[in-house]
Amino acid sequence: MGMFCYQCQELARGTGCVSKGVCGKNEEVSKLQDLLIYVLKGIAHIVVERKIDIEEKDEMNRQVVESLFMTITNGNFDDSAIEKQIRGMIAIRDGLGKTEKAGLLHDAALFKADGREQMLAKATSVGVLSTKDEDVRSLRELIIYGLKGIAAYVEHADNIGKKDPGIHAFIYRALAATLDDSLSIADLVNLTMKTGEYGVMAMALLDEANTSRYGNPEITTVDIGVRKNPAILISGHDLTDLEQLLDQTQGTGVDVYTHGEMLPAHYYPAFRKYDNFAGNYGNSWWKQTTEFASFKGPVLFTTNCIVPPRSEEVRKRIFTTGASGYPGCTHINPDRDGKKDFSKIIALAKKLPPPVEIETGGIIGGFAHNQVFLLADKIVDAVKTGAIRKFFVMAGCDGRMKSREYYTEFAEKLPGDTVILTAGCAKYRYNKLNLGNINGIPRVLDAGQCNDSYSLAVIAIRMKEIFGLDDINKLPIAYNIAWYEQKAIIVLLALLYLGVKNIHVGPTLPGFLSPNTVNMLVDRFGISGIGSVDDDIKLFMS
Ligand code: SF4
Ligand code: SF3
Repeated sequence: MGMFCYQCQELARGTGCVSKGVCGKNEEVSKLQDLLIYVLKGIAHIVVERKIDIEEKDEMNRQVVESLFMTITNGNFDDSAIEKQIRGMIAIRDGLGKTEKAGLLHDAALFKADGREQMLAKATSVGVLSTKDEDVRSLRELIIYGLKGIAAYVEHADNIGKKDPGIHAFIYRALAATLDDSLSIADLVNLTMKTGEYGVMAMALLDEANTSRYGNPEITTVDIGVRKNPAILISGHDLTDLEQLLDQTQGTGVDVYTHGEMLPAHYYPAFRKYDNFAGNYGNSWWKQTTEFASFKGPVLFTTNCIVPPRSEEVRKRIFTTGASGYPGCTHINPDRDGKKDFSKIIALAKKLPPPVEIETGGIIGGFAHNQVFLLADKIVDAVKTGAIRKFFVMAGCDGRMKSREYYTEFAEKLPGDTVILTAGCAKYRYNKLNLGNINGIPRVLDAGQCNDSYSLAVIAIRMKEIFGLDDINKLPIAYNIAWYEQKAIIVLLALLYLGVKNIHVGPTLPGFLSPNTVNMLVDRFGISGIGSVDDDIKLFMS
């Protein structure tokens, strides 16, 4: 059996990638990722069965989270790094002791695969398709993709020193459950909802970590032009990597620009003190193939989304760190204290020309929950007077598909008395359209990265209180979410857990949802796909 992966929105033919990923993931990497997940299930089984005290297992918890994160779409394409991680996780597993239970869980907890060939052979029988029933498979994978999203956010929080053992305990319980044949569909549906609940906790943990370390995001205009100095471009989602890079580039004559999901870093007060933090260069992740060419300087990936570089010249300028990786690119590891040495990147930047300007002007953002609450009177007044008729949550991901032009057109055609609440790289479809403002409130309010979708939920819950409503769905808020990878899945599950109904998901519904799982989501939550822009706006505004 070749590879099979259907975890993201760009899956081949809408059914799954079988010989090479649309993302560029090859068969070997795909299979190694499958095996890595399988080892995690074995570890989880032992932890649950032997009631291991995970509070005593900080390094194991970290590595389980790192392993999940390594399998996220566009995160790590480095077969050697994934093989090394598998070996490390097998060693951790074998240090936990034996299990009693027979069957699949037993196998995941015991199998041996020392060399690459053995690993690939084993992976062939333990991937996604090893679950034969399509509804069970669909729910198991929905849970696993939600866990990948949770892992991403937990790792960022952990890097700032914020931990929640309860979330780790849930990750083990849920991983073990995805190999437990005794669970019914109803059990798996319940576990899916639980995953959403822990997704809310993970995002709250990260929000607390980020704001306690870097302050509350504030309204900020971010420069999108360039200066004349050599520079480093930083992408991904990890703010601790950015902080270390800014510390190390101070006084070197090298500027730092953000790309993609790192843009919201500019909204945090703590980063204002760095005079070389120059602005944001370019757009969302999939534009990197052209934007990295014109940037000229080194690029540091802190997490996803990496697009395989088209030229050797660009590849040599790409560095990775954390869970990200790409073959042939230099990976920067932390020392024992979590410190990373970026001197190689800085030295390379000094030898390279400054970025070529591709845009000028600025974009406004920083509308996370605290900032929005400071504007609450103004917003409530605008709603009461009818100046704002409806809010549209359009958080999520961006992607390459032409069908995503829908979101630009949708934003353009929305009536002038509506406001878009956004987070994640989905914003790049409309954040430079100059959609104006309503009584001084911009019509596009950017809360931050995908994980900052949490802010949008907090804002909705607060608005429900302010307006004295008994149901979050009675607010004048519509949800039109764009998804691409697994962090958007946990955002979606988190919204469902919070009771949000009638969410529209696009540009296509997840291919890993079986028809019965889709029906369940439609019946219980009113989930739907997208249609034409005009029809959808009419429907939303009615
Ligand atoms: Fe295909 Fe997406 Fe999986 Fe990549 S992550 S192999 S594009 S389904
Ligand atoms: Fe974007 Fe990858 Fe999902 Fe963080 S950078 S939202 S796609």
